[in-house]
Amino acid sequence: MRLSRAAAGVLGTAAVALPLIAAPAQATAAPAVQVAKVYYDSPGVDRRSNSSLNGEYVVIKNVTRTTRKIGGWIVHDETGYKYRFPAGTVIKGGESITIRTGSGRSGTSTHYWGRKQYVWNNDADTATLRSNTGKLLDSCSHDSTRRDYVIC
Ligand SMILES: [Ca+2]
Ligand SMILES: [Ca+2]
Repeated sequence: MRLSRAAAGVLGTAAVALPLIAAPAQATAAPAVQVAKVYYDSPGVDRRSNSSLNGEYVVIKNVTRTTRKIGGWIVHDETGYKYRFPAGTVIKGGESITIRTGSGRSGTSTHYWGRKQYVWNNDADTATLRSNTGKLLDSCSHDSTRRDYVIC
């Protein structure tokens, strides 16, 4: 009788201790707007023609179901070359904007950086997305010449 009481006491202590176990760390929410793809090695020989420059691009995707305002947001490479989304730019839920490196007429789903040089290094680079206040939202790196693009 005395032994079983002692055992019950031990079990009771253990039972009380259980809720004190730390809860698992909260999972970090996926960014609402993400770097979805970087096509860093444009098709064919890189001759720096405008069509070749435009064969190089980065895709920014809104993975939520609601429209996001991204005016003033920035995409940049490791060197620090920046593309800034014009004021008033929005991405509807589930949709994306492709930013092509060369020149062209920007529309709802395609923007043009307007560069005369490539921006995404073929060997290794990182595409980083920041808000209009400079807050880091997402990034995507590649370090291989075995493929021409990376799906983030
Ligand atoms: Ca490139
Ligand atoms: Ca190429």
